[in-house]
Amino acid sequence: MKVLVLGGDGFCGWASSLRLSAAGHEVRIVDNLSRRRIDEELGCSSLTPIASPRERVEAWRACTGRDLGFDELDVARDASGLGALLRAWRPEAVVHFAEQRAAPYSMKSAGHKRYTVANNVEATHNLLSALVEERIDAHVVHLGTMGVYGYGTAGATLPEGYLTVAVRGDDGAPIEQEILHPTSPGSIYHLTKCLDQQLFAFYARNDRLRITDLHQGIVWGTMTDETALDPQLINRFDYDGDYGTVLNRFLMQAAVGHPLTVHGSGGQTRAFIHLRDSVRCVQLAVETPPARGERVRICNQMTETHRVRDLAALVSRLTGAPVEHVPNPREEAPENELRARNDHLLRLGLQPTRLASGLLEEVLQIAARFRHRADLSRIPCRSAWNEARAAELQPSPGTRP
Ligand code: NAD
Ligand code: USQ
Repeated sequence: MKVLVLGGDGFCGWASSLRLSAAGHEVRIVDNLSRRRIDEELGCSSLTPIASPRERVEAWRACTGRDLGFDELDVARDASGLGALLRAWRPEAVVHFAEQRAAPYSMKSAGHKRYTVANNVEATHNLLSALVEERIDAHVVHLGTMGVYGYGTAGATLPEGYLTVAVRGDDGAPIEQEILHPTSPGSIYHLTKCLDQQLFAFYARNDRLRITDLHQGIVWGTMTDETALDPQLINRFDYDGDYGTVLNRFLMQAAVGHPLTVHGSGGQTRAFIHLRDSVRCVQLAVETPPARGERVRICNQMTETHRVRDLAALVSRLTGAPVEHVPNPREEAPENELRARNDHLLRLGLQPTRLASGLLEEVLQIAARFRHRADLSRIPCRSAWNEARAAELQPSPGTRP
């Protein structure tokens, strides 16, 4: 199948592109390299040394004999360039990773909020409108987030995208309906994924586009079978306070001798998936497109849920690293329960890799190997959600900074 991967230079996109190529698909990557530029803006870089796109593509060819296309293009700002590419190449599937994905980055300032909304919503809308304009019947596979639901389950397991509700008709009789699950985003970044959902629902209904929205949990790990083939194929490993995600951060912190930074009580429960399962899910979704005219297929792409303080305790037991409870820069519930269904992907053949599968050590080893590249001053999360949270981050008079 011809698969266009938007955002294929990033953490999930690179590993997924290699998986799809290894599975025999013809893969072409589109990326504007904004993530590499944001590294420069933040004065930080991936813990692992990542090769340039050209070196990556050449290394993949040398290892496997397979070609990967690469186009530097801004999907949000160059709608005509995207249209021309779609017209010329006519993909059968488009996997869409090309968004600004860090919640803390999206909350840093008004400018970061505007950039995240404009980039993410425009990227998604440019893709959908171009497919219609160019009359291309490609299956769109989008990487969304579990965060669209918010993290409170009100005692019920989260369904996959749709909720059955009963309303009273004018005659008082109950009427059952399936609606998109209400959204409750916890950051401007998460909000853009809620807006994406509305765009998908409209284009699936109005233009019969075939769309799968993968509501993904927090991805942990850094390697897949394909990225491990050659040092030039190594994947990025974010550990800084904006882009690093919680479990990879704890493992990296343990490897460099930094206390594990639990926000507040650590009672926040979140959904997780290992990168190896993430790329497998993307492949499963690409290879089983929905029919034209079907509503958006929504899959919860996660394999387990964990409380942040339990993860810290687990990493601490494994490594001896101390746990530090730091003020929470985010406006979020200090404690929540979270249970979610993931039947779609299990039915398609996903075999979940769990925390217990021994892969925590693999991440620890990678972090230890590259710890000389870490800038410890970049570890604290300094992006506060509002003024009250910012005030809590200030050291009280007389304490050491
Ligand atoms: P990433 O930042 O590493 O990768 C995103 C890639 O998209 C980058 O290479 C960036 O340069 C590119 N990009 C951004 N805007 C673009 C634009 N306008 N035009 C072209 N390219 C653009 O992020 P990631 O961790 O790989 O996440 C990929 C997707 O998966 C995101 O949409 C994210 O919301 C979703 N997701 C990620 C996680 C996670 O834990 N990493 C969890 C759930 C969902
Ligand atoms: N947290 C800590 N200590 C840290 C870092 C984070 O306690 O050092 C806490 C946060 O306060 C939060 C939780 O851990 O309660 C998760 O934070 P995170 O940064 O790991 O994840 P999040 O901001 O939710 O975003 C990540 C990805 C995003 C994706 C989302 C999936 O960056 O792209 O959409 O996970 S989900 O969480 O299911 O919404």
